[in-house]
Amino acid sequence: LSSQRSEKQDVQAVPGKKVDHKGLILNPQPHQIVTMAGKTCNLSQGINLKDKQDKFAGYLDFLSPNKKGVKLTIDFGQKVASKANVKAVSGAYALVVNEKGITITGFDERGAFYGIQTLKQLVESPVSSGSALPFVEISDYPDLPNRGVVEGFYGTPWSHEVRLSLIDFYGKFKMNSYLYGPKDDPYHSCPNWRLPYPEKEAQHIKELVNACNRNYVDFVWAIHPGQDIKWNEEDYQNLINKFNWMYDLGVRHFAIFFDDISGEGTNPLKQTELLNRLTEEFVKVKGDVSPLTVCPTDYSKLWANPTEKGSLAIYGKTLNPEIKVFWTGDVVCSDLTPETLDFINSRIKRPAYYWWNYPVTDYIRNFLLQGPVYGLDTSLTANETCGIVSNPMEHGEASKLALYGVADYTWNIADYNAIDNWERGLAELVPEATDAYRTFAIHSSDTENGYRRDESWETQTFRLADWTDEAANALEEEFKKVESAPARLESSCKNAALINELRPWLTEFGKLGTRGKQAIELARIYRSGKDDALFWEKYIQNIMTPEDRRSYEAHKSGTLKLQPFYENAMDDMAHGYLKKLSGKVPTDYRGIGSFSSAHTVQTKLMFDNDSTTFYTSGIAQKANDWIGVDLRDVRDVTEISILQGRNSKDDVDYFDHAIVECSADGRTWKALTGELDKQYIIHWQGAPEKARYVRLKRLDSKRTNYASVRSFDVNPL
Ligand code: 14T
Repeated sequence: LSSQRSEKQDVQAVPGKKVDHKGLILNPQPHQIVTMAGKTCNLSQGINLKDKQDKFAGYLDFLSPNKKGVKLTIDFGQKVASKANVKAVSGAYALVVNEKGITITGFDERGAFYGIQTLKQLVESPVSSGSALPFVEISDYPDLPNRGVVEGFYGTPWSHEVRLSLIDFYGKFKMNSYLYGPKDDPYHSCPNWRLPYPEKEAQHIKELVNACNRNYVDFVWAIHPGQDIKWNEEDYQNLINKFNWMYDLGVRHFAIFFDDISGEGTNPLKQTELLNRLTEEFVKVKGDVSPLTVCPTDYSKLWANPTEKGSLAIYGKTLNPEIKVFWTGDVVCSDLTPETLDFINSRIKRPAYYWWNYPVTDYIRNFLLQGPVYGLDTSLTANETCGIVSNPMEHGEASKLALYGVADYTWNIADYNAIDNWERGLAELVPEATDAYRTFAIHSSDTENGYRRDESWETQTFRLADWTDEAANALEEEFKKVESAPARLESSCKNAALINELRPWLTEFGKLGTRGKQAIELARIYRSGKDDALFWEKYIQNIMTPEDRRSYEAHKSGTLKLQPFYENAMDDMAHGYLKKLSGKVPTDYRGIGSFSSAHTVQTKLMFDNDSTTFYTSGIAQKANDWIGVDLRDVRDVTEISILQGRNSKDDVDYFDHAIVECSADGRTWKALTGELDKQYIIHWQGAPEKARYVRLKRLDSKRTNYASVRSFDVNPL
């Protein structure tokens, strides 16, 4: 599954760099800000509100009212907007601070609300030091009409409290769409999509609708009926009934998700027929319901039939053009590129609605994704995509960091700067302990074998053979920061709900810091070669017990650089020490290969005597890729057993055309077998070959799956 979810690419560097905002920190970044140096507007006497349409008194609790204070005029509508040069799109606004006071002009009511959000951020920005607002002219508008979140993951749906907190967050950062579709809500999906919500849940939905309305967010209620829907009149009525019940709870925006289903429900003609009929008989009849949104069964290029006969072309030809259609990209979790939008848009005949499967972790529940938001092309416009929603983690508070980025990108695409956004997001979310949160986040970004994300990009690790005091000292400092980050966060961070979500990971993170730091202290003793007894005593203390490994596995971080450093350092020291004691090269085998993942600790899974665990390339295989073993010394090789694939004999992740080779020097290779055709299990036995390296190399094949090896035995006992 993870090969379906991830891009066929390796980890790429995060784009962008930190910017000095001179105390003026706004998110999303406005399209145009003109500041007038030196001049400020003094708010200490409060504000005199001229709320022309009497809508916003309840939104100004960050200011104190006073008839003698600075005049704050708020108005909206096409007429005033065009006078103030406000762009004619929903959400656009102008905010002017000058000698006459403060003026907010929205293109629409939502635009005026956004102007207030910007004003609030301006007041709270360090540059205003509480009451001295700088004179500014801000002219701003969203690049994409739909910006937000789809609660669309598998796993525990968000709690009511977390949802309410997130809805305020969407409003604050100018996101306008919240699609409600948690896979494990039985009334959204099977088996209960036909039934009304019980009283308590119905009450909660009402409250969510109200919270969304307050924040100018469209609450889009989604139904996921595809797994058992019958294309008959009875189920059509069931759907209409459910929509009516939801309408009565206040819902005015609806979506239908046909993802991850099989059987009769997948029929694209029936799907579009249903949506078109609902548009005529429900949406138009109600009059105040907005056009529908749909997630087709073929939501990624991976399994979509690209031809004229395929489901997407059927959507393009038959689906009402007002209906928005989701797309996740080339695979399930993928980057947003102009190419993937070309592919989908030319088929569905409209700009796709991009469903970004980040920072969702339902396929890697032992990870928490705290890295920068990147992989979204910064040249896109509303002509190519009508909007983007992020599918987050079941940890709602911990997802805010990523959503802070999605809000910024979707509002102002060309100016989006991934690193800078992430730095601002860290400070926004944990102002009391930003540095500790940053340390945790920078080392908690990658997925190890899902949608790969850069991690630990400021940290240089090394193999002990390449030791320098400078590199070791720097890394030791970083491990100390890792070790102390949990306590710093626990004692300072005021967001208890966030800390509760992070806690299991923080605990493991702290332990990783300790063992990494100790590995460096140990390496100093080891390198001095002076006190073997002390070295070995400390070495034993720093080995992870099976229990340590189990708990780390359950809540991982530092998988790209920190943990691999620890593993390699410990292995290298054990190897060197045993060699010193015995005078021989110990038979601890090490995985090698052409994939970058072969340089991590993942290869150990080939030698752990456990054929249910496996090494996997993490990227697509191609000709001449290879996976092998370093025997650490030239030895007599007489027998080789390789077990490919992830779990079953029908697994797709293996080299279906391959050859076994060996080498004494790692440069010239000798073939031990002929071409092996579709062999999961490979066994070679022969006269002793003098070799240090043994490998399985891929030959010509059409296969682009990951390559996985469960065990790789050389000279088994
Ligand atoms: F609707 C879709 F766009 C979508 O992404 N559907 C699901 C989504 O609910 C889930 O959170 C996401 C990430 O795991 O992936 C989709 O679910 C999958 C994806 C697969 F590749 C379920 C099974 C798969 F094999």
